Amino acid sequence: MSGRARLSCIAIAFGSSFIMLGCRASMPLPAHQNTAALGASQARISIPVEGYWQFRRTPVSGGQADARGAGADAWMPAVVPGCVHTDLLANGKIRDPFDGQNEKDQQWIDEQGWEYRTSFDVGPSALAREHVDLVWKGLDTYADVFLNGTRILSADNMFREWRVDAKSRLRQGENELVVRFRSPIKEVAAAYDGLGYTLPASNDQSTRMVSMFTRKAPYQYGWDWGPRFVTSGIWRPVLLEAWNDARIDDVQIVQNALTDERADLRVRVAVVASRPGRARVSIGLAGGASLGQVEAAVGAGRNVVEASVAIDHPERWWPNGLGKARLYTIDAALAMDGAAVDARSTRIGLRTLEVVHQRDADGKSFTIRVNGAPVFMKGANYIPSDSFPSRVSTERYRGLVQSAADANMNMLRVWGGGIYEDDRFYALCDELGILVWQDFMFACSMYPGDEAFIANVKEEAVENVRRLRNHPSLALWSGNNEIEAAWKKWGWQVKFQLSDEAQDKIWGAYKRVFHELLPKVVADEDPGRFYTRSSPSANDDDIAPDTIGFGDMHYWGVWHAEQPYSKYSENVSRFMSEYGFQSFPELATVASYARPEDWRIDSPVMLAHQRHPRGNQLIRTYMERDFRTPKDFPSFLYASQVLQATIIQYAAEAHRRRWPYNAGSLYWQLDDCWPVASWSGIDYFGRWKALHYHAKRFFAPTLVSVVEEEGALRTYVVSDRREAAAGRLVQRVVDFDGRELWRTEAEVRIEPNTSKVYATVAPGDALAGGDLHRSVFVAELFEGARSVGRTLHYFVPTKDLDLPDPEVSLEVVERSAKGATLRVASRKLAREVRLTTSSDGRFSDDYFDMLPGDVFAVEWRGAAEAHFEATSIRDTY
Ligand code: BMA
Repeated sequence: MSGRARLSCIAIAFGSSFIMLGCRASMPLPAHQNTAALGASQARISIPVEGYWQFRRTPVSGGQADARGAGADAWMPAVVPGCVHTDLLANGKIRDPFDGQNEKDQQWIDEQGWEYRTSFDVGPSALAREHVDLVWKGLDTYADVFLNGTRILSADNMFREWRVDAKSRLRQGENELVVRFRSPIKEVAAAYDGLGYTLPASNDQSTRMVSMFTRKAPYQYGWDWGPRFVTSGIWRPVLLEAWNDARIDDVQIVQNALTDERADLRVRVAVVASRPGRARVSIGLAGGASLGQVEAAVGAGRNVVEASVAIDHPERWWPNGLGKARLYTIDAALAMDGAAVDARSTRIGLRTLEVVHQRDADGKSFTIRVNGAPVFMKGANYIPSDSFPSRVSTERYRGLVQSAADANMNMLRVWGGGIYEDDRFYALCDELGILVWQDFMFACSMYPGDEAFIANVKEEAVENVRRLRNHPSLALWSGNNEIEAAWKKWGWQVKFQLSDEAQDKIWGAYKRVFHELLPKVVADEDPGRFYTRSSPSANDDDIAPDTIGFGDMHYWGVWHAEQPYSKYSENVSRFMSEYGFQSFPELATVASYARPEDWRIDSPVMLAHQRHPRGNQLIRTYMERDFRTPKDFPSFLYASQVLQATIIQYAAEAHRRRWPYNAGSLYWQLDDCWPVASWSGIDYFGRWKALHYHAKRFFAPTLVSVVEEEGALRTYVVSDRREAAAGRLVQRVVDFDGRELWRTEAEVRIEPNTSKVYATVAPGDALAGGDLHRSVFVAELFEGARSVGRTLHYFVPTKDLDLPDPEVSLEVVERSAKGATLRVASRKLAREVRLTTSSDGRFSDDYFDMLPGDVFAVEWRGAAEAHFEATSIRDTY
């Protein structure tokens, strides 16, 4: 290899000391993994191959690249794990893909071939091991891997892992590793051209829709909230693993029985052995007692060694809001013929979970029971939080999952158009009590059904099910996003002029994957975990998806069909797995991609960051129904967020009121993969929009919800709590200057885990002759002196309210290293008070209404010296 800037080096840990294996340049040691605790010379060694990579564009993009690289570009430094786009950006070869309209100029990248290389030194003691494997946690996507000039791997699926025994190709001293990526677009051109019919893909933003031919994150081909960056790269870690005799390939922990006295677990350890021998597997609780040991004769190859163990007086894992998400770490250590060779730690949670999906008087239920009790699922749909998933840091994962927990969510749906998420994501969900609805990665497209494709999908499914099945957060598997609905209801057969024969083939391929292959993989690899064919689906050939009463539902009549948002209360099924409404991000986020001269929602730059063809028009249409036209661009951004929050709050409350008939409410969508106008409640930079602050309130354990039904104002209290509570329900009508026009109080007993009407009044009676435009109905529940829920109900849309100047005052009571405590007071009624600051951070509450005389204490977490301001809807006039 010529022109190499630096060498990488490898160090191997033996016990507590590192032994350098022929490292030729002075550079920091790579971190060692997993092995230090073993302290034995037979132990498996695992080292990331991360430093000192280079990359370049190759002259041949489809088929085999020229091995000598004739005509290729110069080598440039690269980051692994990473991808071509972020490497080109870091080398100054492209401008920020997310800025302005840069995306348009970067579409050439997906038609190229790309080559990555590194070199590393291997010393004699590593080579003395029986096996030296190269393990690829993720290659995106069509990649040939060459070690010292010989091809050792051809990869064709972004979602799979690859392990190659490289020992016979490794040499003492310097070794060269080259990975050649072929264009994911050109690679499948022949398959596309040769198929004879078009496979639909509703979000692929190319005129030639080829995304479905490749097992690669669908959203990278463009979506109605996402740009098109069909990247390539070594997107997950690469490891060199040296081992003798045997290694642990996998640990599966099956919970056979769980009572308050005992958890009975079956620990299934997959042992890959070089040759027949005696394996001893020791199981223990991390930092605690040994749980048992088992010995077994193993043959060469993959074996499963099983041990039954028990944990006495187990503490349960509970979803967020119901208790602690207690985790246990189970250590498994493997010895072969007396020598310790490998060990693995697995974190689990002890809980039962069933999805009750059964025929009943209303249709077919979709209720999740945790630890024996039905639990209402509150949450959102999760999309990859970056167009380039390799650059999502642990901190960003933490920020998002913590935000979900902070907003009282207990479930996220990992949506099928993205990626099987990173291990760190699920670990955070385990820790924070967030259940995961896990789609397999298929969305809004029909897929080929040839043998090679099916075999590839099978491997992908087995690997990902094995990778994720021990997570207590994992609630269920779902075959895909909306494909059943699309095929049955979206008119694709006509739109794509599909012959009967083509339709038979397409639907045949669908059934093979989603009705046969995937449920079988789940049954074999993760028995007991629920599988649904699609989201939405009734899992019944005779009942169309989204039929009210039958299973889960994606309700998009509000937004796509422009229905009034009051329709949310009519369109409630057994689990609302999607519904949504767009908004714009805040000005600081817009400013990251648009200069002030572009600050009009229909400027070309703003339109490049609005991917729904009718998005702006729909936002305007709904805004006109409820709000006055905002006076300027920043006011419009803010009003769009208030509009979104109002609409989604209305929906979520409608869903919660229908508990237990309806058992879940997951709005579309939690987050963004770039800065954009979208359905998200948290923007690309992690900034909470109005929606996320509202979600914290509308998903609170106790919800007071007022709705006009059959001519009456009904006050519901929805309680997710496990205990009954005694409270006082206070209902009032006050005018915008603070005069009380009407009031009732009642002692109430709030039943646990229920939704119930606790009071009813005719609106005219409550208004008591007051002015509709200057009065508000307030329902508030107190436990003792503490307010546990308050809701405001207006008699007319916001645009018709006669809003006074609210005279909101804001005072910093205290500043500390963590942030500040604010005192916010309002003399008159204020709609959607928004606190803003000069720096990034988070408020304990924001975007709230204030009654005349309200005084709120708000915590600010962020820069202590921040400067604060408060505005409200009236400031947009
Ligand atoms: C749902 C999702 C996505 C899409 C969203 C908004 O159908 O599954 O495909 O982004 O609607 O249109």
